[in-house]
Formats: sequence, structure tokens, C-alpha cells
Amino acid sequence: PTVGSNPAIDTLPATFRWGVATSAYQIEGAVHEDGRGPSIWDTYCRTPGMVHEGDNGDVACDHYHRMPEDVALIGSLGVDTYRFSVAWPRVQPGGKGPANPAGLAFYDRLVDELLGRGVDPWVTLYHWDLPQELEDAGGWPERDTAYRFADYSMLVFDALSDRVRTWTTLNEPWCSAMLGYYEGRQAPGRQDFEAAIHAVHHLLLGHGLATQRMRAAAPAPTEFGITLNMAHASPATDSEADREAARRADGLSRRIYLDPLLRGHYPVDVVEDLAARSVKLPVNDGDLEIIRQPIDVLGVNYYSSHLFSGVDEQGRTTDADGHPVDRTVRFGRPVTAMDWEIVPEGFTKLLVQISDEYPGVPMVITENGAAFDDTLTGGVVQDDDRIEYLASHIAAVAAARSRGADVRGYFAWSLMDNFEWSYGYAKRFGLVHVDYDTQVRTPKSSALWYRDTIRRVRGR
Ligand code: GBH
Repeated sequence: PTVGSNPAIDTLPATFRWGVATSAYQIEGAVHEDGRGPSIWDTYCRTPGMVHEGDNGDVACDHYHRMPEDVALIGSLGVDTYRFSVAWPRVQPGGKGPANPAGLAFYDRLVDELLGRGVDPWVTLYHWDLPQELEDAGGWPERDTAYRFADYSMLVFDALSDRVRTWTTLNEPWCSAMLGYYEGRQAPGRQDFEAAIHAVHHLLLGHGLATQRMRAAAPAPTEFGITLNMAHASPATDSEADREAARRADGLSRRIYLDPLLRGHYPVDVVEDLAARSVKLPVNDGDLEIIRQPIDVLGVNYYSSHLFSGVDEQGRTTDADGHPVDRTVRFGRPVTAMDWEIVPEGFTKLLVQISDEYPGVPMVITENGAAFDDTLTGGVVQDDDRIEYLASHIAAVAAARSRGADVRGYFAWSLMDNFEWSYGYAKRFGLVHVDYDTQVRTPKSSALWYRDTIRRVRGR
């Protein structure tokens, strides 16, 4: 069969929403321009040993200066939506106080440029670039940061809500909290479990506060939501230890967000698991009502899934700290350049699971995609591996829809190769190749496949 042909894709409705996604720090560059202040990522990149080859986002794809050209590229893909993030340190260089007009002006032009090309802007308010001054004051583990986020959100909302119809507050709070404050694999690089759990609650509180205020101020029908990164967690065997490990992992990565957002309380088992580690979510009276705002669209980012085991390689069920073992186990499938296994059926299972557990929640896939070792030869990147990844995952979404999941759109990660966080520029997720010496953009075969797929599904 031809690369990327998958009949399930053609069961998607003509009204399905198609897009591409990026985030500010990963593409913009221009970190010192027009009054932008430093973010935790500027600092993290300058900390020796944190980012591959000492790379940073100072220039990235130079999108800040090439935005009209990039929007033309987006238009040429035939997508209806472009998901981008606003850099908090451009809008409020120190994380508080009045807006920096030059910072907002960039997004104002971006929105107009998109609308001029018939592409809907989809705003993410926070994709990991916390102003450094707020981190110096304690960052997301501090309650005050939630209130600062709501204030910042209103500055952006006031500037763009006459034209932007979809707003998501946070991208992947799990990454902000767990990778940023516990594992230290992302900015700000702290390693403190309790701080990370406090960050979880304050991120959710910030989402609730911002959503409440934006909705009250919306000038026209506007959709609000949040994006979570999720996977389908299944036990490696049906032993009690492995089932418990999968439950714990799922609790701490998925249900700890979905339950307060959609049911108004934290999962009881997660609260107990945390108590066993002497950690408590810092919930004040009234917080849970604030966090449970109506969700018009739940953004789902999916890349991979694993199995879980409660037993380590030596057969032990507790680790050196006396905590129960949660070990990830591979399916043994092919992997991407990130060494992430390719598990499209985990995507179907995840989406069906969410719709079964939280009935009626409308979802959009706000990110899905893969890095591969692309080569640009004779002006062409023949990335059949990426086409197959995208096709199998879009088909997985179609399968979930046929099993009742209300998934309304799919956005590929990413529009173009960009700064892949601690992997620097070494990993390429783009539909469009970027030459970082010349900033020349070259659509890969996957970009053309994506354009043709959208055209075909829409045209039926
Ligand atoms: C997203 O995060 C980000 O939103 C985006 O900025 C980023 O560029 C993109 O993904 C690609 O990385 O090792 O098999 O356990 C991704 C969140 C969390 C997804 C960790 C993969 C580990 C897979 N990631 N997860 S595995």
C-alpha cells in the first residue's frame, strides 16, 4: 500500500478541525527584543549541562522576524487552525504589572495575519516560559503565581478576544510540575517532589482563575479549555503489584488533572498515595470550585504509551526511599528519534477511556507528532516514517470517534522543526524542515501528505 494510506482516516467528518501547532520559546527567538524579559527557559539554557550542546532559544526559527512568511506557509498547508502560545515575558517582562505594548503588538499582528489567510488563531496562554522574576519569588509552588497568571491572561485576552475564539490556559501542566520541579529535566530544574505537587495545584488554580475571568469578559461566544499530555497506562501483567503501579502512574499523570477539572475534586486514591509520601495538595476553601470551570474543549497531547510494573528488575516492590516501585516497561515496538515507542492503539484507548470516565467532554488533539532522523537531500525530505506515524495516529483518533469519543480536531506537532527543549535543535518534529544556518524552510513530504489528506477529507 502507498505510504500513509489508511482508510480509517476517511471516516472523519468534513467538519473535522485540522491544524498545526507551535510554542513561543521553541520558535520565536528575539529574546531581547521589544522589552521581553527573561524566562525560566533563558536561565535553564544557560545552566551548564541542562540542554543538549548548550543550545538555547535566542534565535530558534527567528519566527519573530519571519512571522508573515511562516503564516503564508501555514496557509499553504490548508489547515483551518494554527495553535501558538503567547510568551508571558513579552507581555509582562517581570510577570506582573501593566502590559508591555510592544510585546502584545506582535501577537496582534500574528492574529491579523492568520485571519487574513483564513486560518483560525488558537491561543495557548502558557507553554512553559514563566517570567524569571516569578520563579525567583518561588514559581508555581507558590500560590501567588496562580493569581499572577490570571492577571497576565486578562492582559492578553483584552488585546485579542475581539478576534480569537479559542483560548487554552496551560500546555501540559504535568510537564511544568513534574519535569520542572521534581525531575529537573525542564526549567526551572528543581528536584523537590513536594514543590512539584504544590505546583500541580497552583497551575490548576491559575487555570480556573484565568478561565473564570476571561469567560466573564468574553465579548462574543468563545471556547475555553486546557491542554493535558496523557498516555494510556496499562499494567505489564495482571499481577496486583503491576495493576497498582499502573493505577498510581495514571493517577499522578492524568486523573490528578482531569478529576478536579471535570468532577471538582482530587482522586481519593491519589490523595492517599501522596499522604503515604507525607505530601499534601495545598487546597484552600473554594479552590476546587474555581478549578472546576466548564471546559468547552479539552486539549489532548499524545505521543506514546507504556506498560507499568510494580516490581523492579531485582524483584523488589519498594525503592531505596521506601516508596512503591513504578517502573515503565516497553511494549517492544519501533521507536521514534526520541526513543519513544510508537503505540497508536494506546491513543485510541486513551481517548475512549477519557470519554467513558468523563462523559461528553469535547476533545481536540492539540499535539501529536514525531521526531525522526530526517535528511534534506536535493531540496527534499522524504519522511515516510513521519507520514506513517501521522497516518496511524489520525486513524487511531478516527477509531476512538467510532467508539464514542467526541474528538473534534487534530493538530500536528509541529509546523516546523524547532527548539526541542532539553534536546536542543537535535530533534526535529516539523512538517517543515528548518535550516538553522540560513533559516530556509522546506516543506517535508509529510507536509504535502498532510495537506492532501486534509483536502481529501474536507472535500468529501
Ligand atoms: C510536548 O511535550 C510539548 O508540548 C512540546 O512543546 C514538545 O516540543 C513536544 O511535546 C515534543 O516533545 O519517554 O516514552 O515515556 C511532550 C510531553 C512527556 C511526551 C513525556 C513524551 C515521555 C514519553 N512528553 N513523554 S516516554
